[in-house]
Amino acid sequence: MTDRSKKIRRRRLVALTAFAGVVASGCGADTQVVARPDANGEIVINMDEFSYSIDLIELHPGEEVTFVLVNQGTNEHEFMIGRNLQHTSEGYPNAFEHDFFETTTPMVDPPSAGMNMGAMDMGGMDMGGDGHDAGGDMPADGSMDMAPDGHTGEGDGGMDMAPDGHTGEGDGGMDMGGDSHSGFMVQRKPGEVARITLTVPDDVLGEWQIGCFRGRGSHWDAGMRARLIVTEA
Ligand SMILES: [Cu+2]
Repeated sequence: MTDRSKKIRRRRLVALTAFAGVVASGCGADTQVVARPDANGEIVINMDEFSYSIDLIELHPGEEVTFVLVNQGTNEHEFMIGRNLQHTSEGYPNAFEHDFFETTTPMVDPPSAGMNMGAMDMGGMDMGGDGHDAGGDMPADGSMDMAPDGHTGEGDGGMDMAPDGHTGEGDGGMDMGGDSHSGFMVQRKPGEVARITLTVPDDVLGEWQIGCFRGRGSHWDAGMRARLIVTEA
């Protein structure tokens, strides 16, 4: 390929992704910046109430990237990537049908920030619809001090379930059965930082959504979401 055609190809790609960004924003006035890994392979994503500091990320298969998540807000926030938004029976968004991390295992620093709940059958176990139980810190006897409102007891030595979980505050009727809040998620309390490092797999081409489903999906609804597009380099 000549330099000239390379240049044209690149220009076309930029135009394409910019177009995607405008569509995503739903308002054509502002131009979205396409975030790419920096010289260290890092993309810094600040989280607050209720947004991510990036709107659109572009990655290529085979490249190694580190998402540096910084919670600059006052609430606990999370980071998930997937496709096909799912809602609970109560109608609030709580998960993606397809997890971006299905075919790759990211390295998370600190490891405790990351949780991966596969599409396991929760049976009658009532996790409050978010299933943040796969972090490896569940008590050996499986006991969970679950308060009626779906919060786990703090300081019970058991799992550190996010204080608001994804359960409704006081809904009591957590319906995990058939609910599919599965997938990989990273959660950070205010002031905390986490690094997620992965090599972009070959089978994730296309568009993905990034989101936080805290507060019964209210974070998502308030705009705590972004987009990821994986294109051939
Ligand atoms: Cu959030």
